[in-house]
Amino acid sequence: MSTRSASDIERTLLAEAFTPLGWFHVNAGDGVPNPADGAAARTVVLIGNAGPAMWQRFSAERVPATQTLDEWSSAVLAPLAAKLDATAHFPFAKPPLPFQRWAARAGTVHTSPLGMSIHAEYGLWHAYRAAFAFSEEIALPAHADPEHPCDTCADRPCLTTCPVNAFSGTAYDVPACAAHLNTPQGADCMDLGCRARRACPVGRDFVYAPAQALFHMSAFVRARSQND
Ligand code: B12
Ligand code: SF4
Ligand code: SF4
Repeated sequence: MSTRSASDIERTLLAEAFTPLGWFHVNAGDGVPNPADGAAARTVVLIGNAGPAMWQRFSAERVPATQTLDEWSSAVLAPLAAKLDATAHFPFAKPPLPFQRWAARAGTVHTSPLGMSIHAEYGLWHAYRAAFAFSEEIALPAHADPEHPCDTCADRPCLTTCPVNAFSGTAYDVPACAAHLNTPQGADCMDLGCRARRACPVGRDFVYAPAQALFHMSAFVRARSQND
């Protein structure tokens, strides 16, 4: 049984270069998997990256150089969860686990017109690497319940900067985006990250550095070409 406190969990995650991105007590409809053995999940903490720490650790530790971020995340985060007496669930599980719904449940983010979650501090520049499920109801600090940043964004530049208008505000045209990325004109998005995402004024200090942006965009293009 876990005897961890919320601050203990937060300290451990930060020391390992991960960012706690939200937490909630589990309700029946949350779709948090029950462990094969042991008690059902009662507390979930969302683990991710925001800022350069995780990328720097991944770049230094990645062995061999072909190890994917998902493979490295499993290798690092499954034992870390066990150390905290939790079970790790991953965003790349198939079929997908509802990470964005969990993020909304946690009350730390809102859904942007791009479909990605937007955080008041990190903007669109954060992603989930795992959800740690605890069988105990851990006393968690309340969230600040931030206002939706998009509500006061009059110009909505994220919806007008994509060269192929892939974002309508309610849908994302994945084939149009992927086709553009495979052309010479797509180099800007490939090298620096999605132009629509970069147009957002929120969380500017957390924009991925070019090496990380290229890594994620290349992974996206590779995944698409395997599905076509
Ligand atoms: C499938 C998938 C994709 C697919 C298809 C996406 C699509 N058709 O929209 C592809 C491969 C194209 C993709 C691409 C990317 N993805 Co993706 N993807 C996923 C994945 C694995 C499942 C999403 C899903 O099917 N959810 C449906 C159910 C299971 O989730 P749900 O929480 O119940 O439902 C939520 C969504 O429907 C969402 N939603 C609500 N309104 C809207 C509106 C729109 C327009 C969209 C698209 C979604 C959306 O909110 C719901 C909850 O409130 C998630 C990880 C995960 N497990 O959630 C990442 C995830 C959504 N992706 C993510 C990211 C970052 C990207 C990329 C930006 C990666 C990159 N290149 O850096 C790209 C976007 C391309 C670009 N232009 O840069 C992040 C988003 C982080 C965030 N801040 O929210 C996630 C959460 C993964 C992670 N590790 O954090 N992705
Ligand atoms: S550009 Fe404006 S509307 Fe678009 S995600 Fe950023 S804050 Fe929201
Ligand atoms: S990566 Fe480029 S082409 Fe794809 S959605 Fe973003 S801005 Fe549009």
